[in-house]
Amino acid sequence: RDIGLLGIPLEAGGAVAGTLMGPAALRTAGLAARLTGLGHRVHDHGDVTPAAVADRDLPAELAARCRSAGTVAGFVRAAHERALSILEAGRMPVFMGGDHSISMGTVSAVARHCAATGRDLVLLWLDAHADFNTPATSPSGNIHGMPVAMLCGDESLRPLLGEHRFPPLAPENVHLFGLRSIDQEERRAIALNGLDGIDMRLVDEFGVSVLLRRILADLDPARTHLHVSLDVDFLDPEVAPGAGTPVPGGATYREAHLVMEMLHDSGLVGSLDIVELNPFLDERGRSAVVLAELTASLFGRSVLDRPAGQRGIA
Ligand code: DIR
Ligand code: MN
Ligand code: MN
Ligand code: MN
Repeated sequence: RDIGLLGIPLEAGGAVAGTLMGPAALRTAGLAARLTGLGHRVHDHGDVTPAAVADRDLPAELAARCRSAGTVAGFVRAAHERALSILEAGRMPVFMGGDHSISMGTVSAVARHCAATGRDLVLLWLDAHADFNTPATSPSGNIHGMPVAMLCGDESLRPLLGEHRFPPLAPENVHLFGLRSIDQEERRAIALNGLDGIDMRLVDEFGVSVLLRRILADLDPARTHLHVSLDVDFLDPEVAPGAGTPVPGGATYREAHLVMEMLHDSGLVGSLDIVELNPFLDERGRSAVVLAELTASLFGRSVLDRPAGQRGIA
């Protein structure tokens, strides 16, 4: 495949500084070489240059309730525009964050591209958190806890994207996977809106393969564009310590790889975010390497050659 890497060095959406080094750490971990080693063509589009947006350019209510809203908006708008041009060039984008608010720009661009090309966008959100807060519900005011709400059409967050318009995701096409930390009002909003939430209790009980197969089996391969948004805190902090909001009880190394391997076999994935990596909190690049390895699994790395038809036992 033709892969386009794009760095989005944003940290203002979270409370802990350091995710702006995420793209650099993923490059240092050899992300591009791992993908070319699998036979893909990789083009590194560099890092986005944020648009100049001040808090006062945004609705007062939004700027008052959200920390660094202007800075986040500048990155979100620039990421959206660069993402769209990578998609239009026919490359499969890999977006290197940056905190999770970058997905407001990347996934909205994917949604636009899908609408223009007649595909259904399905979102797989691999994260300890639901990121379904709004300025009205967020206990922290951190925008990285809000991208799913924005992508599902929350009006109060839409000004972050400026003049750009995109078709909001239908809640039934959003799958939150790996949940183990949700805020009170956020939890109510998830139930109210009918998002599919897969928490770690379900993962413990059924395993990732049954749960992921259930999601994938419902998707029409002829129409579906699956966007995967991988938050580093989907992983257990023992596996990936480079996370600003770590939560115990996350995915193991092998669970995460199995998810990526099954996603590769599905052939449905059209775009990927790798977010929330904080190299300043990491231990000797461990988390960056894990994320680069997981990306390789998503792009076809496997231990043995498995001819189609011999995948798994099903
Ligand atoms: C929390 C934390 N739910 C918030 N969110 C995080 O601030 O809204 N998302 N860390 O990745
Ligand atoms: Mn396309
Ligand atoms: Mn997140
Ligand atoms: Mn998270």
